[in-house]
Amino acid sequence: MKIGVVCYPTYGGSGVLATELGLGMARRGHEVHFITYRRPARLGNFQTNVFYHEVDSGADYPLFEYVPYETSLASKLVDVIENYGIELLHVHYAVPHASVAYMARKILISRGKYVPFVTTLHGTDITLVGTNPAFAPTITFAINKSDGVTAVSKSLKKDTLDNFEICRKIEVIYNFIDFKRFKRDNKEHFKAAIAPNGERILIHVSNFRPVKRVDDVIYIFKIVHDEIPSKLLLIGDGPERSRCEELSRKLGLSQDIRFLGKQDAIEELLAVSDLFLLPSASESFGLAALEAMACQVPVISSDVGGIPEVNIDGQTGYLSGVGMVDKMAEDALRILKDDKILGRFRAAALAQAARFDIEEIIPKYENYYKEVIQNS
Ligand code: GMT
Repeated sequence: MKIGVVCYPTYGGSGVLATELGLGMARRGHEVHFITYRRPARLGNFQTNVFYHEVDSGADYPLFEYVPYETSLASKLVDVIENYGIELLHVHYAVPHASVAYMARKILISRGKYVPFVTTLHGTDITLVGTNPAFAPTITFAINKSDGVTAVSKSLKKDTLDNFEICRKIEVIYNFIDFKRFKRDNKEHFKAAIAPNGERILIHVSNFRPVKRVDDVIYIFKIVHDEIPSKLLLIGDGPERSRCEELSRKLGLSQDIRFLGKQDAIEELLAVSDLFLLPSASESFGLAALEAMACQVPVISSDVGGIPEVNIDGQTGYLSGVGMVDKMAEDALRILKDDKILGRFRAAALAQAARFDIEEIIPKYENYYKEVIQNS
């Protein structure tokens, strides 16, 4: 197949997923065209059947106060589809990507060609943007007009059906993990540098948006740190970071909390970690938790959205209500205080992560693409 992929090319879960999926399809012999405003973070080096088309921002036209991203993207889609013979478009996010794909499809129909598009819902557009009523008509329309729709968890599918008038079948295809990359490699030199006295290492990875509740991560760590020697690694960057840095100073923890910013090789840091913290207020799947589990790191998380489909309470970690910092810390200590218990949780986390192996999930998308092309 010749597949076009549209996503936000950032470090966020949807961009990572879209890129890894496109690359996976290319490995299976398909021709994949990424159509994005910047080169996706995980795209990597040249490959013969992977193409990248940059969407023109239109920023240099003095009349526009706002950059007309949607119009530029629609025009680029028409151009790439026509000139490279794209057979199917996969867009990540209902707004704006599915609504733009709909426009591109309409333009192509007027030129005598029908190219179907699949929309994958990742959560933020449904659970956050989707709760702003102003977006509801566009989101509903874009989903209903898609030739295929997937959601990354059962919970997100339910939220979508509960919040919008959807007349399309939604297929659940989970986030996935590449075990060739995410595994518990021996990184003793890292461990010695981060925790020279054998302290336990807790870790959190996110884009530091308020929904991630990174301050809860710090409060949980405070309680754990008061009881056992420990270090906290905070990976990523975003709007809450400076507030969190201030909080860690205020709590007297700055010596034991390391803000490492955006990191490419997250797997190397996960490989030396003992516990992953994900206390989010909303999370459609929790790809970051899955990446941790693949590196044998148990997860202390909230019980919202799709997280319970990934993190199994009492086996791969523990679940709690949003904001239940004391309970989360208590659960963290139960795992961290005993090597045997930690070992059991590590093994269960790895076994559960195996359910989301890239090798199992990519064929599901591939079959779904074929089905969509056949039915359109
Ligand atoms: O979590 C984020 O803030 C990034 C966000 C995105 O849109 O890139 O991630 C969403 O999509 C991921 C991939 O499907 C999911 O694993 C994340 O759970 C989801 N984030 C939220 O629902 C908050």
